[in-house]
Amino acid sequence: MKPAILIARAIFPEIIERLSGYFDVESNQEDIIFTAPELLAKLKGKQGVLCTASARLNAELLAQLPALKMVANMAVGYDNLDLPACTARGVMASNTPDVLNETTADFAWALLMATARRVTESEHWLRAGKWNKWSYDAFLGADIHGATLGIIGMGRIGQAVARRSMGFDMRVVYHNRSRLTDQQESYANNAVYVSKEELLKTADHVILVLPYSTETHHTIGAAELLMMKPSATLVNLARGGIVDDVALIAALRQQKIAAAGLDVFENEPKFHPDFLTLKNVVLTPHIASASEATRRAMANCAADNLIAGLSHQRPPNLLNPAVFVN
Ligand code: 8YV
Repeated sequence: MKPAILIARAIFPEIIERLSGYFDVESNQEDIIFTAPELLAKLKGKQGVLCTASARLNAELLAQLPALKMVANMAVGYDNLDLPACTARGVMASNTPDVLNETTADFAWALLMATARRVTESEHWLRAGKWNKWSYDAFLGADIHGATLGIIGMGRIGQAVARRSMGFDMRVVYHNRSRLTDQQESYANNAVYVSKEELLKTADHVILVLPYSTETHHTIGAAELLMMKPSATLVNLARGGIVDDVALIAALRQQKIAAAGLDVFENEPKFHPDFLTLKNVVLTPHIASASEATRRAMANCAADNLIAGLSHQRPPNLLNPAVFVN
């Protein structure tokens, strides 16, 4: 008998087909967002699950799923999983690192440039039929070239963002849990390691690419926003909760910073409605990894992990190796 798995969200049909070769698959192509009791009911008796960041697999849920052996998260971030609880229950967990680095770094630049150069704000104005003459001071923004780029979270994606700054002749400063090697720093456009405070005070553009955890909750709050230059832009493509959205809304409204580009929000998709009242913010619906090729690669990566884990092989992206028994 094939092991039973749940694919918790809609996915490329070829992934369902691929996994059906190995497993008895229950899918969710209607893309219903399960409540916690619904998810529990769907997962009862399943040995594996392929899920996304919208599924919360916490200790309470895991305690009721003795058959579950493997959780394959289709995301590099895994703050939706209680990893210690997975480990305590002998449940393997995996994520999808690397396959999305370059696409996500591309998007960081799309968001930064749209924000600093007021792309969406001016487009909305044009679409509203307000463009009747050119003016010397219409939609003046901040330069990207020659500016100082501050990156908080200098993992694989942060380094890919930094590499792209070479073409804009930028100076890069970064802050991270640990300092990179000299070689990594030179490859990342000679990025200079600084404290969070120095980064916030000196950067013209700040990009957040750090993982979410209780330690990184509200890394950017009212105090940090006050440290930033009034001309600065802030880009968050990491996770909602890294920025205190209420504090950011106040800072944007009072022009304590110039603008923000946000791909992630606290309580997304129900983000704070006041963002919609602000002109100096660019809002996107958590799409940093959303290129056709990368989303397919992420789905296949999650499938690879699930297939390996439920076939007594070590999943390539196992997050809790202590659990693996051959
Ligand atoms: C995912 C992401 O698409 O990988 C991550 O951590 O934030 C995105 O690339 C999203 O989380 C869906 O799981």
